[in-house]
Amino acid sequence: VQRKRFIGGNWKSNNTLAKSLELVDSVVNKLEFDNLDVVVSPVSLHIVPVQQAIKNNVQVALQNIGHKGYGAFTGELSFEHVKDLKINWVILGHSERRRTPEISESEEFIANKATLAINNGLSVIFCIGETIQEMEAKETQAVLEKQLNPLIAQVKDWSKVVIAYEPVWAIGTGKTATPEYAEEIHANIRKLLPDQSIRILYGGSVTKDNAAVLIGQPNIDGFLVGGASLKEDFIHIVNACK
Ligand code: G2H
Repeated sequence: VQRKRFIGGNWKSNNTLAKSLELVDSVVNKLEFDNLDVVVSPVSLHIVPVQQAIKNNVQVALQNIGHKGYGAFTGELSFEHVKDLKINWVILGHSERRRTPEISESEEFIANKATLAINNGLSVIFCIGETIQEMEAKETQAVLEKQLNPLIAQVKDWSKVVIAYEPVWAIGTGKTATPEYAEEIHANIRKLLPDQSIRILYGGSVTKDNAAVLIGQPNIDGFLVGGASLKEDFIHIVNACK
């Protein structure tokens, strides 16, 4: 099965608006590609000006979304707001939302939000991953299944889903998973999925230096990039996937 590669830049909770727009100029608008999907995800307050400043085929993604449509949900963004602005992508289930104690989004909550978004025409980058303790206790597969199962139980249109495997111990730590480890986990994740055409991204300290060898693995279909997406290195990472 041929899978179109996908590279996401997750800007997380960073940058002034001026800095986000500068990043569009100096990095995003320099990207040239056709046979890839490239998405950047600024903080939600910046998403419209960022979207308007993008001059090529890079798309934008929201970093989270609410659990309902329009209504009395103070502080939430609904799929209707997102669709109204022609934003197609949303990141859900990032470990920084699952595992930050003050946030602690549950498996069910994340899968429900993803299903609602997908059923309403949005595409979702669905993040999963184990902690160092879970890896050492050999619980990786069980943890990933627990995170994925509520999604598998609900979603019908898998063309709107991209999975991002992000081992928590590799996120922002400089401790990238080895290509062999990532490939093994990706292959295991693929067995759980209903469709061979679903893309599985690797995330966790992807850099311009390790991107080429990681993308060389047959079950790695692209990346979700954090730190390195805030600088010129993102251009090299995208180029490595062409
Ligand atoms: C993992 C990744 C982006 P970083 O969270 O989603 O961040 O590349 O900084 O490890």
